[in-house]
Amino acid sequence: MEPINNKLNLYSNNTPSTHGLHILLDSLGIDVQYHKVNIWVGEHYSEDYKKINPNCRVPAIVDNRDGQTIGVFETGAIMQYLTEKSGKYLPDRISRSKDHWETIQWLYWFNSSFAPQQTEFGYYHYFAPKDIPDAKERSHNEVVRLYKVLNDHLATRQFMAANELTIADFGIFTWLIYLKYGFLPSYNDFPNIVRYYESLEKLPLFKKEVDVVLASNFNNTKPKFV
Ligand SMILES: N[C@@H](CCC(=O)N[C@@H](CS)C(=O)NCC(=O)O)C(=O)O
Repeated sequence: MEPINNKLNLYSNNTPSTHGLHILLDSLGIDVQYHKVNIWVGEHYSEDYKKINPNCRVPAIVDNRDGQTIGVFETGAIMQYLTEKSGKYLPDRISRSKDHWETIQWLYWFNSSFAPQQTEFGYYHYFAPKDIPDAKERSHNEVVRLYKVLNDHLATRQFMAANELTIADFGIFTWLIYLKYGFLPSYNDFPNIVRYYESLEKLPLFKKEVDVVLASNFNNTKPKFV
């Protein structure tokens, strides 16, 4: 768990929020020191990990390159940090202000709505020890609402923002892997999402992470839909 000197240390796991980050790091060509945090046995609550992410969630990074230590947690903040540092996948804040803020807006939407609501959905449909129909219905409705927002947004666009591949695409794409492979029964109800997903899936680094998700057998347990 101890961060390695002169390396970008990534604390993550085989979970939806971390897959987009894996693609981004690969795309930026960053040499990563990977630390697996096993959330199934509670490693994220250890005192050692709490020093890295006081919120006790994956992912988090400790960047020990460039002669200083910078720790960042929250998927969106990590993505923003990496792209600002590299100058890729985030249009410049001054010279391309409109594109920049469009990208940031969808990155925040991903981090504060799209990902957490699907996490709630996943909990109530796959993992909750009790069957709570109201919670299942509410999370189902909210996830479908978000997919409609996304589908409408993509009606006239190839990418989420700025007419190019940006950090807003990486995290959203990885949740769509779960949509396509059975998380919700309605992938084909969202034709613009299907087109968007399939165009990104052709990119080799995106495809590589799809294979990682599929190899994890995540959909062995099918949800009980409301
Ligand atoms: N807002 C956080 C959420 C991260 C999050 O919920 N991570 C999950 C894995 S995808 C986790 O650590 N879960 C552990 C738990 O719920 O105990 C982020 O985007 O980084």
